[in-house]
Amino acid sequence: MIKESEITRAILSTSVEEFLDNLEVDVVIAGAGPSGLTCARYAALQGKKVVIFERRLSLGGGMIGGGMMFPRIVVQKQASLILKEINVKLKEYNEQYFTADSVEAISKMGAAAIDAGVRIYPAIVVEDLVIREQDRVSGAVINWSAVQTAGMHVDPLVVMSEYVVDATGHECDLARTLERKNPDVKLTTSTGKIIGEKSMWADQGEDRIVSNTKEVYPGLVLTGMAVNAVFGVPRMGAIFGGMLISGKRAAELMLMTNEAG
Ligand code: 48H
Repeated sequence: MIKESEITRAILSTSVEEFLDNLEVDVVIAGAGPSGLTCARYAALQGKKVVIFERRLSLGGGMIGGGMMFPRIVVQKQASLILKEINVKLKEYNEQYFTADSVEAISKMGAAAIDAGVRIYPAIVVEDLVIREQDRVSGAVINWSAVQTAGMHVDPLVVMSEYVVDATGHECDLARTLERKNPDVKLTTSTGKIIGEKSMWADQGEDRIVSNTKEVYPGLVLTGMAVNAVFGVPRMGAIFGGMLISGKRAAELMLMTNEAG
């Protein structure tokens, strides 16, 4: 006989046990879009303990919708290798571009991140950062997205980490929160402040997203569209190679800095 209370006990006891095991990790990533999932997988493959908090109930951010909801993405050759590694079916469009099904790509990116050891928590928002130890971001302040949506006053919980990654897309939510709550902070942009995303110029956008994937403040790494939003880089539309390469680069950067330190 199925006992309802036993189902509840199974969910609560295993979730809490699992959550307790993730209170101190190497990397917290805010956002399970293409850049966050890619960053998470590469960091976990190198042995890092990685959790993703995703505000929505679903993975994929802006990638599932492909281009104007035609569910296909375009990637350049270099980025196609990242998708090939996880068995996403690619169609060679011409010498420069491959296309893929956006739903397949994001589903496999989510599965591959989980297989690499990443823990993904849906419906949890990173609403603030822990800043201490010589002005370093040292953890993420989290809450249920539903609490935020309802505008309720419920105090948050905290997960401590070596790095926090802002993979929140166009909003660059973590960088914005950092700046709003700590007006004296100086980011590693040319002005020390968030510059704001620029209008479409795909070639520039794809190039500069990669070169600007960096630690924008000690302990806070940017990846994906958050890079463009913070560093004043143009958007690029429905070409996703830059998101994937930026995610991989963000992971490499955290590993390099760690080894040097
Ligand atoms: C937890 C959060 C929070 C938070 C937001 O938008 P995304 O897909 O971001 P990227 O950078 O991986 O990919 C960008 C791409 O999808 C895109 O928009 C492109 C290529 N645009 C080009 C153009 O010209 O427009 O995913 C971000 C994710 C979303 O799932 C949000 O729900 C989530 O982050 N999120 N999660 N805590 N504070 N804020």
